[in-house]
Amino acid sequence: MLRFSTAGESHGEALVAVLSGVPAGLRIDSALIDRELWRRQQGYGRGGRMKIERDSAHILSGVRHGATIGSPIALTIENRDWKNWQEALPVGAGDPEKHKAVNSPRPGHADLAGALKYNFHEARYVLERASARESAARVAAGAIAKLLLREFGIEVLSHVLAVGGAAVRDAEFAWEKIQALSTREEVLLNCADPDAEARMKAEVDNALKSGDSVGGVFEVVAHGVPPGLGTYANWDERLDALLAAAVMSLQAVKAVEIGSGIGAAASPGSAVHDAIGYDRRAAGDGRAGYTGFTRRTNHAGGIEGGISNGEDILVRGYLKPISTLRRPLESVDFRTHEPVKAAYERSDVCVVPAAGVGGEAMVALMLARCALEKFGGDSMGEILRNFEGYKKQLKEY
Ligand code: EPS
Repeated sequence: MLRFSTAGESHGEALVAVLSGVPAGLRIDSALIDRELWRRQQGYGRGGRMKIERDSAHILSGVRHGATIGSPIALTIENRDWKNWQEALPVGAGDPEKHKAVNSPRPGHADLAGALKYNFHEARYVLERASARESAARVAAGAIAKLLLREFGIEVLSHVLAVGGAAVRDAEFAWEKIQALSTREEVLLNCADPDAEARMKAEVDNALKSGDSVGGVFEVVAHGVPPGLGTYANWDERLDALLAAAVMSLQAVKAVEIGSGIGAAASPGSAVHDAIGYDRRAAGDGRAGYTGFTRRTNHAGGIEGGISNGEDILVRGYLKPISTLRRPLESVDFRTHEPVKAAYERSDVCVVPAAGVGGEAMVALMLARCALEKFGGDSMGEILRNFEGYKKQLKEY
């Protein structure tokens, strides 16, 4: 099974990711991994930290001579900011005078719940691990999942649908537009609609001016997914459930939507379900598409009954506004329990485009897990043979 975990604190020495279950013989393109890490660092409204970091994955194991060897892949991402924190956050006992305590919890952050849970009387250790810095490690692991998915012709990208009160007017974009966004060398808000992107920028500017923060909505699109990933057979194998949990686990995500799931609840069935057609020319003759079945709409977001149906998979993540506010909310001092303002530390004001890249990683990791379950094998050659057999079965259906 494809599994991964991460370790590392926001201002510690490095982030770590360990990814196991990747078959042997997958070519690893380090430049692609670093490009994904760069994409996650971008976006209008990020704070001073991103001027310090230059995220790059250093692979320690599981890859030799440019390809995977079937053993766990371990990698690290350096925290360049560590040089400013070595005395404040040493692994050894260090000097307690140098410790940078966070004395009042920020509403919305993990500070209070985490401090209560782990019995800390300030929040430094809580925020160090709860921080979205951790998502860089997921993006590095997700980039390897993306390389695997490419072998099946699957690509995973994201774009931004809303920042604060500014949203795209029409949420449907051609795949080519989303692809074009991912090749930009300057990322503003990663929105495919320039007019909406300008309105989104104004939302961030307002938040910057007023010492506030903004959330928003990103959409992850998985293109080229064959029908048949995931299953209704067991609740915890449903693809929509796996994707929802994976995206919900990203820092600041408070809701996940598959396709137009939220609007669907208030619409009649006739307006929600995607009528089925059949294109005889597309079936059986090797032309594009896995089968001859067609849909004119994709409200289901590419998943029916917990199984991919061959349409693009659409997963939306709804982000709460960043909980660190320059004009802080009311809070309480951890030790005295007296009312004080919540703590403020250097922070971002908007992270919606970056969270979208994190969402891509999580979706790619889950799709790669399901693809490996379906086409299982220990080497890429074995897996791709199985995949070709399945494609033939679909074409002949
Ligand atoms: C974060 C606070 C900021 C963000 C950080 C998440 O870091 P710092 O406290 O060092 O300024 O920049 O995100 C990242 C470092 C990152 O790579 O995304 C927080 O408290 O969650």
